[in-house]
Amino acid sequence: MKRRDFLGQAAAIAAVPLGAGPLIRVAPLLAWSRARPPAPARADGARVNRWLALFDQIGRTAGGINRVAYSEHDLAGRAFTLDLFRQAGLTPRIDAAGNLIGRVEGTDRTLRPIVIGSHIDSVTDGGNFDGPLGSFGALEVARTLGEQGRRLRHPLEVVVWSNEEGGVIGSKLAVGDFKAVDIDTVARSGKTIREGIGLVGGNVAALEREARAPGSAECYLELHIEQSGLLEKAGLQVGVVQGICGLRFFEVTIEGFANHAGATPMDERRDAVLAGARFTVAVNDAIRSEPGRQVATVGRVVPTPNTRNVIAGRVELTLDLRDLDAVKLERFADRFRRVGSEIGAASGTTFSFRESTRSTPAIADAAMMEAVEASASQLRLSHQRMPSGAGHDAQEMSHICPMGMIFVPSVGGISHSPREFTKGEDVVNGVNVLLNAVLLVDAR
Ligand code: HGY
Ligand code: MN
Ligand code: MN
Repeated sequence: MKRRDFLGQAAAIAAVPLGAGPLIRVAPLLAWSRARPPAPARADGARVNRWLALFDQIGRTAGGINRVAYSEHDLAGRAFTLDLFRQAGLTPRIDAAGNLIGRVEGTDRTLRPIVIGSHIDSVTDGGNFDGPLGSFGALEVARTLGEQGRRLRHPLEVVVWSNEEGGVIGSKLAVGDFKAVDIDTVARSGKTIREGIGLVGGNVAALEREARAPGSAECYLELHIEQSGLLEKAGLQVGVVQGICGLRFFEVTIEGFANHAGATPMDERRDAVLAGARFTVAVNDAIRSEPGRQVATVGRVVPTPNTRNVIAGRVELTLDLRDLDAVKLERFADRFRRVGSEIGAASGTTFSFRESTRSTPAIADAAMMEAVEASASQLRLSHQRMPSGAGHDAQEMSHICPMGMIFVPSVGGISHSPREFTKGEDVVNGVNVLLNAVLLVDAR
């Protein structure tokens, strides 16, 4: 897609007046309904809710859900999920990047697969729905189609991506974006990505051979919780994702000079914690200094020696920067580097930036959005187009095929938290929208 078109789309997304009221769009339904009768298919959403309730017990600790990629809890979650593949009549395999894949052949062997899925790994102290909803929803779609004797024309592939929370690693490697992943980076589990891939049954040596070529899939559709509060505030049941923000992750190291907290006069200090605090405030002021949906977060701050009576000589902090416009991301990244060196010069400290990963913004495919809208309309569910501030595996799959995403509400707009929750009826709605969108795409 030309940059101009992309920016036009990104601008259109950013301008969307959310809460424009429940829209049961008719036009897409008419355009699609010629392809198949209007009566919507129904999955067994209650079964997905039961799986989610059982899955909640895997990796739950006092802090929340800890199915961190490549950890023991992740291995237990993968074993549970592999069993759901088998119950759905799929024979799962593990690809080179450690992704779980099940496939049902279609009636027409010349057609490319419709790919659906999500992830099951979590952040530290996270929630139970971010990922598993879309992974189990996709397994339910495959199982329902089998149980109802519906054979698609296209092959259907269910994929549970590995290590999504580490920077959409499994999907990035699956589409061959090797330069964006340093597999010797130490992941949250304490293992390197390379070690983790081996642990979960992947094969780093086969990554290049197995990479999915552009055009190798008909499309990719992902069901996911919204992770913010726009749908709930607007009283809407379904979000039709227009685009997924790009992200730039940085590790920032601030070097000062460790010294005595009592004996060192205030004007003789090179305090890394103070410099880090000024940087954090400056990032917040800068990102809010212009209109738009851009966001920046300093999420982790680790001082050394992290001791009460020592002026910290070093701070390592993380910077998470996101927006739909890659040019704006570049502009803010440059601005933050400048702010860092200015604060360093004024405080006798030095700032160094290492970019740990990045994902480009992804615009959803128009036909995929219309299929999701037509599906929601068939089900008489209110829906609205909207952007995604969170990153997803769908943005990696958008490099090789048309992509679409379906959101259902997060209660209170909370995610990446043990308080993350999505109501049972919204789970059922999401799975049914995914099922009918797959049928519409298959029939077109
Ligand atoms: O960080 C994200 O946006 C996603 O939840 N991995
Ligand atoms: Mn997440
Ligand atoms: Mn997710």
